[in-house]
Amino acid sequence: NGFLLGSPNSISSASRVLTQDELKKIAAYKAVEYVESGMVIGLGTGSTAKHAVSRIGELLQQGKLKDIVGIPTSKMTHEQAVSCGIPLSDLDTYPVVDLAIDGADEVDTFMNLVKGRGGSLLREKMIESACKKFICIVDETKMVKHLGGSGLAMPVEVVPFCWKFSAQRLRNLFEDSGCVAKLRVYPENGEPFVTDNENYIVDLYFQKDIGDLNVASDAILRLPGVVEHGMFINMATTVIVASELGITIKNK
Ligand code: ABF
Repeated sequence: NGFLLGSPNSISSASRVLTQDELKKIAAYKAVEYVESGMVIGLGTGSTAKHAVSRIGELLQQGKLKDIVGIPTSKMTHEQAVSCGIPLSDLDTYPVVDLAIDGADEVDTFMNLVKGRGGSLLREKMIESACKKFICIVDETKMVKHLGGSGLAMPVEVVPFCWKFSAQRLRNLFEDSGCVAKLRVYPENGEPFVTDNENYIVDLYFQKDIGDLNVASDAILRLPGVVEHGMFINMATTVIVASELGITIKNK
């Protein structure tokens, strides 16, 4: 059994294997079912969250949702939400957000996340830490046993000032885990990738387990020059995972 195309919530026999993007859309549409009129909504960033943003815009246009205020987690999402006709505001005006919907790069068995491979972790963390509910939407490829164990990047946002010094200190912190720290660059010109808040990103690659996530988080955040990191520990209240077999919803 798999999903029936065109009917995001139903599980039925599918005539073909769904693409990863179709699975992302299924998870996103399911999450939007939690959105109610009058809510302040954190609008996530990335190829999964963008389906949720366009769905919210569509329901607003159809009059099925009313009085929604969106708080975008990146400049890119801001632009998309404007084009979808979603009224926007910010955390200064709405310090409490009812619900955020966002993707992730990795989700572990305890619903801890790695985010920021798309580059927007700081605004995401600020907004998602101000939420009553945070629904993380992923396709099954994002599910991992331990964060950082997939050999892919764990992003750390640093100020540009002496970033090499910060990268070296980050590497030193995780020497025992064989950590490699690399400045993120734009592939087309090799220039440093610049975040929405004008910072750089140092990507950490672990050869072994990160270990205790809270210990790692505290150590990273204690380094002057570090702005934020991409581990979202104990923040998601719901994880919606879409796979060929159906939707799995995990709640805290
Ligand atoms: C953002 O989207 C990021 O924090 C994370 O890097 C990413 C997941 O992207 P996608 O949905 O495109 O896989 O929220």
